[in-house]
Amino acid sequence: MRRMLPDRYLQALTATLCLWVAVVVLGIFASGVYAQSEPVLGIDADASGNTATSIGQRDVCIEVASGDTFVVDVTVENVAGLSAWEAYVSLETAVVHVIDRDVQQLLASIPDSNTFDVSESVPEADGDNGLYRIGGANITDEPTGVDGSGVLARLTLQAAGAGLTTLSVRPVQTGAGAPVGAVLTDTNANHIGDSNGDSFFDGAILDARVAVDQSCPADDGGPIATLTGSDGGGIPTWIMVAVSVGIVAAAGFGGMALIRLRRTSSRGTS
Ligand SMILES: [Ca+2]
Ligand SMILES: [Ca+2]
Repeated sequence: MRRMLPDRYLQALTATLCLWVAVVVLGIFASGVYAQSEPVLGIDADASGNTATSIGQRDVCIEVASGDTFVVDVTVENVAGLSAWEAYVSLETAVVHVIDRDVQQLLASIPDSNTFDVSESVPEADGDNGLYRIGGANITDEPTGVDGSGVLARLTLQAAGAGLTTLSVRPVQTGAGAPVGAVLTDTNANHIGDSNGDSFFDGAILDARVAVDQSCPADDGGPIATLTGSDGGGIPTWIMVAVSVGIVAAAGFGGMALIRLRRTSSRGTS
């Protein structure tokens, strides 16, 4: 009988330790998810519902008719201290032309900002190489930047002829030799999302497509827009996973993990 009591204590102690280990492991995982809110660059084929500092539903394709003018956004998510950027939007000029651009968006949301437009001239049209350089820099005396997500630039496109073209800011090897690609720079002159030191953004890049006088391909796995508009936003899957992990981890951390994850969620969807 005297041996029973210590065994029960031992079992209780083991169970408690296992619970703590589980809580700590989940907490580390939750922190990892928090840290993994990496920057993302993309094109939203329908700018409706986006503002300078918020991204609505990302449309992967838009259907338009020859001659239509419409707006698409170059978007960025999860940046910290962004103060300058440039990107090269590739497109087929036989299908769409770039006829205007506006970089007074996310950078212009910085208090007292002075956003300098470093884009090339418009239009990008027949006879051009289908690689449109666009960018902006906040040139205030004291370096200031912006955190979060939003619209880097709004492009006005005109449908030039029937066809399907991809809009992308992925790095491109030019005929001249040197590759070009997106560069995001923070207030400390570091390149955001550049993991190999060549200055180009190496994070996730999301393309979009424009279908002129035809339907978007059935294999476009996401919302497809027409010229008339789009619906509300969605919550990325990883945030749902993070929140469910956070609920478990919060039991051990007095809610700290959940609070952090809620911040992540609001940042991710704002
Ligand atoms: Ca959209
Ligand atoms: Ca790089």
